[in-house]
Amino acid sequence: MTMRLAITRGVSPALARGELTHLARQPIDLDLAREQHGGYEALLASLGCTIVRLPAEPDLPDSVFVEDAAVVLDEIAVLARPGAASRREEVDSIARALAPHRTLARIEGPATLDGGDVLRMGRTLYVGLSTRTNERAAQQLRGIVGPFGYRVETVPIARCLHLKSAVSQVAAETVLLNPAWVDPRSFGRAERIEIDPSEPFAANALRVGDSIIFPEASPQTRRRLEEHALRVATVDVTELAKAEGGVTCCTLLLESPETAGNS
Ligand code: CIR
Repeated sequence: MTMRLAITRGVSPALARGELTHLARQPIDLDLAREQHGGYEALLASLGCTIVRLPAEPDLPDSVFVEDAAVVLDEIAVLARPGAASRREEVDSIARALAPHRTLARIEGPATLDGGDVLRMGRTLYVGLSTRTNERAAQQLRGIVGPFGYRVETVPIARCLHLKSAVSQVAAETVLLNPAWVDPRSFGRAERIEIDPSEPFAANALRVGDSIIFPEASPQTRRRLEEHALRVATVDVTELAKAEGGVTCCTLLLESPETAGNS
């Protein structure tokens, strides 16, 4: 059985002042954002994750989006250097949370990388070249993870924030993607499910074991996933979506096989 740890962080009271790239700023109901984030954590817990919740950071608006601060593999965790300068201070506390569980490496400046731009499929890391993540970071990542048997492939994206806004993994060999934001042929032999075109933000799904955490706001795409016999659990995350966050962004998942005698 797999042990799963989910690192999360409380919603910052400054969330409404966070970075925005593709969305217009609109009011965020902070209480509702906290309630929705709590619902998301409860769903993770119901799927077998042990939650490690870091305290909210009053001065770091986007810090609830912990995914961007690191790339966690079974063998190592790579601390990111977020493309937005306002987000770089988020990394140190994530490093402290990861240190008991993984050896740490770090992307060094001037390279920049957001964890939301890294999609792992087996032993391949796809790295989105975005406004946040550059080629130098992909090269550094290749040097760090290559010795563990991972390949790094860069993928250009357009009109969205992160690679995982455009594509995410929904089964071992299946991706869910928005073909308007990423070239569907970029992911080897993986089976492809396309989002419903009326739901452009629906490609961001979080796979936890055999289940997929998915936003309630994308029912048409949910139907497509279910038609592929995938098990979908929905969550309402409208307030986090106003800050350009999705379901993958709010956790760093650490998986490890349960040790014998510990089951
Ligand atoms: C940002 O622009 O950095 C935040 N407002 C949203 C980050 C969302 N993170 C993610 O998709 N991995």
